[in-house]
Amino acid sequence: MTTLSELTQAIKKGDRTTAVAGTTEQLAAGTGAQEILDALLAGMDDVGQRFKSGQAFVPEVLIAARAMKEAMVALEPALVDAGIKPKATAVIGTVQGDLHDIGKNLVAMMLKGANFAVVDLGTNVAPDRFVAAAQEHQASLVLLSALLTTTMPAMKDALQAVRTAGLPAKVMVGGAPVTQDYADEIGADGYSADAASAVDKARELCGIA
Ligand code: B1M
Repeated sequence: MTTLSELTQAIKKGDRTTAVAGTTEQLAAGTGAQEILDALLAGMDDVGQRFKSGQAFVPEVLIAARAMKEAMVALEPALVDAGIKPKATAVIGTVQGDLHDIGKNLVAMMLKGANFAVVDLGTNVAPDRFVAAAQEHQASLVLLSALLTTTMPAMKDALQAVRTAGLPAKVMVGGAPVTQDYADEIGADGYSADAASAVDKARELCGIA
């Protein structure tokens, strides 16, 4: 039988066959959903740390996230039975006028891997759609991605729409042309330069250890 530590290794390696089979075996053996989830999360955490330090690259993160996603499908009924819920809900999208989504998708996957519920609005998202989704899903976090210098002002518009609507959600910004200075200038609650740091910042903003 696949052990919990082999389950962690499977996520690290992006081995989705072992990740899914191991999750199923552990469930059948009576291991608690939380214990299995912790083993899977440990794998994603490791990938995130290696990505941040330049020891892992985008394709490795993508295949690890895919393995995590498939294992989570197997684990989900047990999580529901055990009353284990995602830590927080995050709404994410690429801002209006911008069609780039590879980095945004990576951030969304890493957040899912860290047990956030993620509502992905896609690309070219108008400010009112961020507001409506954050309201509907009672999001703790709204994440705005932009890859073009010309669409950075749309971040400010979306951020202001969230504030004007009086939502309690924290707003995070990121994307290649975005900087901490820009985040400060527009009054965002958080900024991160890459997908792994985005998870750290999201946890910090939501008060999750
Ligand atoms: Co476009 N494009 N593109 N493009 N494109 C860039 C961004 C560009 C730098 C290329 C260049 O000129 N050297 C340039 C922008 C220049 C600028 O504004 N400074 C550019 C341009 C000009 C354009 C068009 C205007 C070209 C044209 O039509 N004349 C056009 C715009 C279309 C539009 O959006 N309206 C356009 C179109 C496209 C494609 C559709 C062809 C395609 C996008 C496909 C897709 O995303 N589905 C595309 C691509 C692929 C790129 C490049 C080559 C790669 C971007 C990418 O995916 N990187 C890019 C040049 C480059 O970067 N080398 C370029 C990989 C990805 C993993 O990184 O997105 O940075 P990134 O995400 C990182 C971090 O930024 C961060 O985490 C991620 C992972 O670590 N991050 C966040 C991202 N979002 C975050 C949110 C967070 C936190 C972190 O919290 C909220």
